[in-house]
Amino acid sequence: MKKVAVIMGSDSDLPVVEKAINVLKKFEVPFEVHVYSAHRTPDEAISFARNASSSGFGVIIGAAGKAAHLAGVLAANTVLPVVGLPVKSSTMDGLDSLLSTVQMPTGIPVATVAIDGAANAALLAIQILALCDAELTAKLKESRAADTAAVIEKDRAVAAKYNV
Ligand code: RP5
Repeated sequence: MKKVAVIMGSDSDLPVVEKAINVLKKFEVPFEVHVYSAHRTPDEAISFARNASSSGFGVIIGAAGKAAHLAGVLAANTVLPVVGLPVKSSTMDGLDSLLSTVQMPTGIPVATVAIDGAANAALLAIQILALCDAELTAKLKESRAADTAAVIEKDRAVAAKYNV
């Protein structure tokens, strides 16, 4: 199976990014985690993206906050799908990160999830890998069914408490 690359702009993004790592672990998808900054270590970020396909990666998650150009820089240097994860920053509630990640010019797409939407970033990456992996597709369906059952159970609990 191809690997997922989880790239973040700073180790200060880890509390958010760990939620993506946990999902990848749950689905037993191989992954690597790195800190490469579009601004502080641009050479490393670009080199990683250029070599990602030949290094066995199938999808890249790019997580960053503030002027969050990381996912876009990664996407500019590979034709692998890049999932953008805008990380909530301290001053603008993550709107800065969201717009910096999502507003890509035509030709260089970044599939951007919600602000701090780390679990969805991992799930989207897994769904991309699952296109060529029936076992992974089955795991995704099982997970969806479990999530559905959990919400139905919550409905029962709330209804039992408030409905006479
Ligand atoms: C971004 O700047 C990083 O992705 C992080 O979200 C933000 C702040 O980085 P630190 O100053 O905490 O290293 O590049």
